[in-house]
Amino acid sequence: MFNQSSSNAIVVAIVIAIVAVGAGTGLFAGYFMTQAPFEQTHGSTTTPTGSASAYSLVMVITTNNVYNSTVGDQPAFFVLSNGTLKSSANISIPANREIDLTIINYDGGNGSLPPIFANVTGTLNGKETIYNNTNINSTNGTGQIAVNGSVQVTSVNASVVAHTFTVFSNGTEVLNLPIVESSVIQASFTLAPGTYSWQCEVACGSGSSGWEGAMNTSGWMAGILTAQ
Ligand SMILES: [Cu+2]
Repeated sequence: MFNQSSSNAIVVAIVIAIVAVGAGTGLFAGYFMTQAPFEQTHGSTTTPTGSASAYSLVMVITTNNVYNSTVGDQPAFFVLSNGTLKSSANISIPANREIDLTIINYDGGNGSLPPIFANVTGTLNGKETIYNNTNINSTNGTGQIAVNGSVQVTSVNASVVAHTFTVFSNGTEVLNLPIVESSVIQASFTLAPGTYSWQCEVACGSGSSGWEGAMNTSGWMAGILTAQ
């Protein structure tokens, strides 16, 4: 049975719901604006990009890798291939084809880097996508990982960069992806045929400079990238 009073009740309920959602959104936006270390290019949730014809390359950064008995643990990049972590010393990709690169970073720390390497360069849209980062997405505090979507950025705050994946052609930078602490990043790029070097630009290694150990060892924080 429909009558005016129940209709009014429904309208009131809808208005309350809209106000509640609006307030919640406002609160979240406020949290985001004060906490987010990123220069946002847009604030909406996105889905992973990459076309069906793209070549998928997945890399994983782990921290508890024994370098040697003197240095101890060092962080290292690996290539995830058929469910196995393989060495990143010599990475092979198809040339002149879209590469859909995902980097899963388990390292929650950060380090010093020249600020220029906090910029994203060399990707097809000039951006990278960051997923599930504790600093931008957690509503439970920075110690928690909350799966709350993603953000596309053209640069990040250097203070939250754990590593970079930086590719050079004869010393000239052709790709730079800053990798935020405890995050997953994705970017798409293409490379002409050739032999490139890759290097992390965050001083995450050993020694007083942080540039020893992993930083100058192929398969840890440096290596060769071949496009053919
Ligand atoms: Cu590094």
